[in-house]
Amino acid sequence: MGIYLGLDSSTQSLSAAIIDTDSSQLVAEQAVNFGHDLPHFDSPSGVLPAGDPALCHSNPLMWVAAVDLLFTRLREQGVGLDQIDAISGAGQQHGSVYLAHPIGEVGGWSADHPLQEQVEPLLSRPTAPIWMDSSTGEECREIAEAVGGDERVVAISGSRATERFTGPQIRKLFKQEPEVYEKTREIHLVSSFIAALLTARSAPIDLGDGAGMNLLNLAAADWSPELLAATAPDLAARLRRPVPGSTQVGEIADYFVRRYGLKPGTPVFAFSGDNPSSLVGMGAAEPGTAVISLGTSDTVFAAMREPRTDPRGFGHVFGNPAGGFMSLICFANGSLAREAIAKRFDLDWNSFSRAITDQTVPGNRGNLLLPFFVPEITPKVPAPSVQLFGTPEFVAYKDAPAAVRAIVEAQALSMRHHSDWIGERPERILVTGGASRSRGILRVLADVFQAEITPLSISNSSALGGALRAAQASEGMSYAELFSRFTTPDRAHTATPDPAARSVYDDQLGRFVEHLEALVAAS
Ligand code: XUL
Repeated sequence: MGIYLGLDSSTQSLSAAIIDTDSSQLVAEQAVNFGHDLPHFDSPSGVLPAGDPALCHSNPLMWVAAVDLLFTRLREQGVGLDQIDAISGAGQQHGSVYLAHPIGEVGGWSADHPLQEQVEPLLSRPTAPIWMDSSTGEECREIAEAVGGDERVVAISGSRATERFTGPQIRKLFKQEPEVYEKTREIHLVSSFIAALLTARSAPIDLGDGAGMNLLNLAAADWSPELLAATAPDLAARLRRPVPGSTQVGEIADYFVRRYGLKPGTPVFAFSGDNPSSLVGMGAAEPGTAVISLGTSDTVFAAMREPRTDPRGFGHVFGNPAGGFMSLICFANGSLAREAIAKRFDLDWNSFSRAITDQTVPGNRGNLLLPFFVPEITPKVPAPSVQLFGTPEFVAYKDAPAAVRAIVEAQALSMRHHSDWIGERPERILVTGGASRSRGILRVLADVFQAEITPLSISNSSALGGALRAAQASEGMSYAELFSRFTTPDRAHTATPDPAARSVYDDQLGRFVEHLEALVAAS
């Protein structure tokens, strides 16, 4: 029995969840918001400003500074950091960090200087492309062509060559800045980078997150020589062999022992992608339950009985940290799109929710919008495009409650449409992420999916997933046991579907898809 820390380095924040397997309690939570708490990195939503909406990079030093600030806050909060028995965690998927000097060769961090100062000279590239970047269309085509077509990339890696995935991003660097690629000796995902900071070692990438790179052979659980060669020369030398998620990748670095009082020797287990980690944190690592995660990106995912691929080419197969595989579909217009509507009408989240529950009806009296405030991944919409259809007042953007319902209905309809390839329509859907606290959003999801929508009592399932994975790897306690103790569904807030809404949304889905296909055809 013990105390376990899970971290999640996501697009907009770094958060922590600490669990105690003795008392079966979540004992502490903490977070650092990049925009709010580290404003000098000039990234209000965690992303560096760029003139081109297809270019999305972050400053990796912001993630490093957040690690120091998070531990400082945990200590100030009175958390007994010396009680922690093991650590694991997660990072936003696909983002990559480029180092001229492998962390493992540095010989540890000095406790006298902040981590940021020590990491800065190691970087070969000052910025990290992240999952919102959609600038690698050409590289995706080249990779697919080199291995014999998209079907081949899907057969090996579980996904088509995908713009935000790490392989195409590495290829772009190799082509556009060959001298930077040349001096890069170690490439990390955000997940392995955070684990490397914690251990002062070159922590390897885990198979769950590694599957989001277009470089992994899923069946062989190793890098694919074919995809590596199609991406950039000598790439294998810049990546460590991928490892299963339960692998111990090191012990906590002396830096954290001295500065924050962690126990010497605390094991650190492989970090994974935020979505694979969330699958565990939701208690959904067995097939049968789907998860909707409402974050900067909205994602729909589920553990898979057998790997199955999306005929439309948008879905992915990643590794399930509890073993086997998971499906995932990602929508870039998640919370940023909801925030854009809330901001436009100056609504707080309570009024946003009430606009749905009290002021509008399912189907929104025919008012409908296409919600692409940023370039979309699913389906591919390369430039922002927000289109409104319906009453003159709605189309003139003057009907606030209808605009709120329209954004949430559009997101839910798109999720339903683009997740149909996964097969069985789930009867139970769990929901996580900040917006899973909104009654209005849960209501729309329940009616559109005609399924029970249940939030968990913790909204950061990805950090919780990290803590559970650390507990499972150290104690050997079964996931079933851990799920029954820590992933408690918040039944009081379950939204049950209104059967009368079924036909409304069956019709509206048809109209939504027609508008969507017209936009995609014109893009
Ligand atoms: C998944 C994806 C996003 C990121 C950010 O493929 O791109 O969900 O993991 O959270």
